[in-house]
Amino acid sequence: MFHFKKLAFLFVLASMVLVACGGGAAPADEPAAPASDAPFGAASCAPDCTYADMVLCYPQLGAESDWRTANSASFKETAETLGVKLIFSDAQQKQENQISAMRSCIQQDVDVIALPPVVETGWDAVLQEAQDANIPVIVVDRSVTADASMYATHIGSDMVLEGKRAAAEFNKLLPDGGNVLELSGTTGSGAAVGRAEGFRADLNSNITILDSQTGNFTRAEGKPVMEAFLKKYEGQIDGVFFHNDDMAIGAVEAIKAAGIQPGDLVMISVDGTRGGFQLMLDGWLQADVECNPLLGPQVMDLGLKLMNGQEIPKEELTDEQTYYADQAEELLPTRKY
Ligand code: GYE
Repeated sequence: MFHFKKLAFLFVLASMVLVACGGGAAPADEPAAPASDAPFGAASCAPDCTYADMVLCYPQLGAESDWRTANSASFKETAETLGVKLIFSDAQQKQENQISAMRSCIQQDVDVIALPPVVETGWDAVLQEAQDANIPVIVVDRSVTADASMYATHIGSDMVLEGKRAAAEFNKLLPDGGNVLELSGTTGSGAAVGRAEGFRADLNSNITILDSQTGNFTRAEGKPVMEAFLKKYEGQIDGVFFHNDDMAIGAVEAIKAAGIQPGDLVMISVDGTRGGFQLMLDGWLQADVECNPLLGPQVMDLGLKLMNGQEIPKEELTDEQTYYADQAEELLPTRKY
């Protein structure tokens, strides 16, 4: 597939060679390259590009949770079904790995990059590089702090709203107040920052957050953080807010080992994975705030629109809800992740 950005790149290259050879340099008042009126990111197949034309880069941030596994599967399965060529990598929760994966995709001149950023900050340079190469970036799932002009669109969940939804459950279940702990997600990630913010914004003032520690969104790290909490705050804990189901699953092992019974603590989590539904069924979680990982179809639809030079909204937030323990038995068999 021969695209505009390749043409433009070759033109610039050719003029550089000409300049270097001392011949044909354009007078200073003439533009160096013909001004193209093609919209940013449009491919040479526009306006008739199909999924078969698309090379999509997805530098996945890691494999830390069931949510992430479902998200990766959604991209792989959707690409397969639609005939999109997917360049997939796993950054193992390291931003530098995501950045080098993006740079490699830019070098391969992909049509679209979909970026699920592990943390919010530090993306400006590589976003600029993508923009310079006329490759649109769709920010997926977590947000970035970079200016919105640096990327084409953001699609994902409203993390602040998720935190608010969790707070509403604590307010309901602890009407006389109490002490809660927070097992937070990856430090500096849009998901952890947003959930913490929404939680604090809506939590009743008679509920105190005793402590907040990160479990990095994993089962393996959730368990020792909970063990330390149980030791340090023995006898003082009324509830725990988990930023995701995997940390809740890890923590429940520690909670069981401490002799605490289902229902003794108010426990609310986020994601709505099968594992989270199982915790509700077993009586550990009273509610699970949904966060939908199945973003592949929407991202590829937006990517195709960008390739075809169509306008797309700057942000698309996923429609979500809160699930309750009394729905778990009926809904668990229907859960897709
Ligand atoms: O909640 C968590 C995952 O960014 C929304 O990342 C995502 C979060 C999700 O590890 O389970």
